[in-house]
Amino acid sequence: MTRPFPSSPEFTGALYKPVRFEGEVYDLEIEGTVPAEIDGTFFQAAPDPQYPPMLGEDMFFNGDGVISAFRFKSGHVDFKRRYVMTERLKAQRAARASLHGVYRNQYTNDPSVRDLNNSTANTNVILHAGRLLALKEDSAPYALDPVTLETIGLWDFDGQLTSATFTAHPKIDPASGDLLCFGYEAKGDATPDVVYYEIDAQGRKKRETWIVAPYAAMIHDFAVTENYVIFPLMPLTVDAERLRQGGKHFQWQPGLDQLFGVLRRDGDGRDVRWFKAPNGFQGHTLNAFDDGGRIYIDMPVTSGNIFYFFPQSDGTVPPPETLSSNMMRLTFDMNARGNTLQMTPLTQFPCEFPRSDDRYMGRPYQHGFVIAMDPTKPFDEARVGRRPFQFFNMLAHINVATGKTKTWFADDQSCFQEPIFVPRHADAPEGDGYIIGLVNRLAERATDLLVLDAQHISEGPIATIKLPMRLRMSLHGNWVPGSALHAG
Ligand code: V55
Ligand code: FE
Repeated sequence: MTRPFPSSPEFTGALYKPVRFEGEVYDLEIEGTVPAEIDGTFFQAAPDPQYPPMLGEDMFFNGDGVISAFRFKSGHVDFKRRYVMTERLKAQRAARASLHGVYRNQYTNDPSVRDLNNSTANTNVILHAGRLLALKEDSAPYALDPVTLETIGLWDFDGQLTSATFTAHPKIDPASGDLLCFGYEAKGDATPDVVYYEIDAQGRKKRETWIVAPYAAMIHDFAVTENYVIFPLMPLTVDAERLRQGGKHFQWQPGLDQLFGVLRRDGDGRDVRWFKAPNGFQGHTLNAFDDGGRIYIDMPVTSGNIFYFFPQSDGTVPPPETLSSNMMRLTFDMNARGNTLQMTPLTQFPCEFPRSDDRYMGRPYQHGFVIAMDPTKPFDEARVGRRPFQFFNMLAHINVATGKTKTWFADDQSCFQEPIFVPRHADAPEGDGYIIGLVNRLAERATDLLVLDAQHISEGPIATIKLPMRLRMSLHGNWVPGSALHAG
């Protein structure tokens, strides 16, 4: 590589400087004790750009996807990390240069890659029907071998995928094992079409429902309950003409409401109702459930645009200190007429990357886990420099039934990445188990994997698993029990 990465915040510092490492470390160094009952693999996805951006600058979301696997067995942890060999990464490696322009704008790509799939496969990774799926919401998934992490290729579910896109936030129905998933811009860039699928644990499509949203806009995460599917349509719109002119894929619209498309899972989509709330930024789903007549969704909501890289039409974004953000409970009364919903704060601090006990996905539940930023806690600016974008110095356990919250602050240099919840064993009570997540030590430029007792996070980690290198800030991942893996 004969050109350095840019010196902008997106490519520098202990969270964002690209690492580009692939390889394996057998039997990582552990401080404390990893309980022997933890048996399975934590798979995790991150953007980590292979080459400096063709246009000189780029956003975090456009980096090439790399998958980490942390295999827990008998109190030991083995580590493996491999890039997803996407069409775009293969082309870059052949050219030894980035060939891709603006995020999700094919018109700005080098002509040599314009007909290739544009996915970076960098957002999430999930096991389904024996395949590890590396996900980016602008494309079909890439299938990987779950043991070797070798890329098999683009996966259209054996021809069953009828949409151009597939979400990075599918869910698994805890009762059936079905994959509950969707695509937006599902007929191609800037189309308002949305499709919902249910694909069974063996890989057979059982349900396919198409709806048309009021306009084309981002639907990043969604919610599924026993009876309903809910699509949060964010005020981040897409415009075909702007794409043709080389512009950004998304533009924030301060004049638009938050919309929520609600449809029955067993309907044909014609019953979709669009509920609305005042302009704001819908974050990731913690969990959701219904009691027949009412739907409850818990998610962080922010009062304005937090994606500084997708400004409004005048090029501006609100100063972050003017925004307020909370974990909210959204209530939709399906027996009432009208299209409004209730939004009530569950906590009084901003948080993101929410996770729950996946065995209760779509069902009444209590335990939520998030990472958060507490500005009153010390920060070692002398050693670290300024706080980077998406800095999370706190882990929190929210009981959504009681409102009680437990927290753990690591120290004045540490930034959490999204953790996962791992049950103590298959039939442990809800929330009884472990929180496992990466933490970046910004001053030391190191990364550790932490294990905490989920019911006692305030006591800090029971095990700190030391990586011999720093990892870049990541996005989402999932736990796969050892019994669900073919080998190893
Ligand atoms: C998000 C992340 C993405 C993306 C679109 O967090 C939305 C939201 C990592 O890529 O492409
Ligand atoms: Fe996400």
